Amino acid sequence: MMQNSMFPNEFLEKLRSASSVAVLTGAGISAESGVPTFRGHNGLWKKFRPEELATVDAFLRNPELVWAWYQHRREILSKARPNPGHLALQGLEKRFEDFTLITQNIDGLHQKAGSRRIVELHGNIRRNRCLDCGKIYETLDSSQEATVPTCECGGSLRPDVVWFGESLPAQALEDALNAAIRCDIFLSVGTSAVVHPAASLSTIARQHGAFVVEINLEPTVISDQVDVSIQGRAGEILPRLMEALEEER
Ligand code: BV8
Ligand code: ZN
Repeated sequence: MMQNSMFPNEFLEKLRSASSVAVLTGAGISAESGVPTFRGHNGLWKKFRPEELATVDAFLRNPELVWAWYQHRREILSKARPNPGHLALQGLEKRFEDFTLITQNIDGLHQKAGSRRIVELHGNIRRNRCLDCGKIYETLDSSQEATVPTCECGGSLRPDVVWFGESLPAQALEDALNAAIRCDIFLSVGTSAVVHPAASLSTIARQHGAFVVEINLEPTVISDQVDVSIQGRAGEILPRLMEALEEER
């Protein structure tokens, strides 16, 4: 059998014998599905930085611009399918009793890939929420809306995502922290690890004794703090990790 030298034996052994696994994903895992990342070269929205558009102020100041940005992203997403990276994580989940997939992504591609134990830290672009009464709408109801739709109660809708300066959903954050604390293996996949508090999860996992592995196209601010940093495309590396796990010891 071809030995997968890409993965240190220590990592494979620990993963094979792990009883609790946590994975954090970022925009990088959806890049191969054609979904632009935030900070990469093909920046989402050329003129603006996400930090300038994904905020409450931007929405209150110019709701139509921010709404159009989300509709543009929904348009891109309507054509996006899970890639081999998403599918590999769906397979990995099946191998462990205690497995948590923590995602910063709002694209819903992990759900489409069949993953089940998902923690959405930053919400989901496929849902809208009423600013006044909090009622949730699936985007199917508004995907064609060119302008900001209104709720039955008369309030304006907004994408059900976490904007910069907003707190993360309390339950999601609690679930993510608990997973990072109890896991034996923590994988950080396709994230630049600059957005907090998600970016602190790998440090918390390490502090609680987890073996931390990064899989990312380029080095990040945590690359020299993890146990193993593997550079490359998630859509290629994760399926090979699944193969390596199947290989005899
Ligand atoms: C909060 C939803 C408490 C919306 C998003 C100064 C220091 C520290 C923190 C802060 C600070 N100033 C402000 C803050 C707080 C701020 C923050 O962290 N800012 C950063 C920019 C410094 N955080 C917040 O505001 C959070 N809330 O702190 O609440 C609070 C409450 C009240 C008052 C004050 C504080 C809320 C953060 C959530 C923001 N919402 N998304 C939307 O999407 O429209 S964040 C957004 O960035 C996405 O969710 C995205 O996932 C996330 C992180 O980006 P990444 O996923 O890492 O994507 P990125 O493009 O950066 O990187 C992709 C990586 O993949 C790259 O490294 C690339 O090399 C790699 N890659 C590319 N292709 C591939 C690949 N890897 C593998 N395979 C490939 N094929
Ligand atoms: Zn309402």
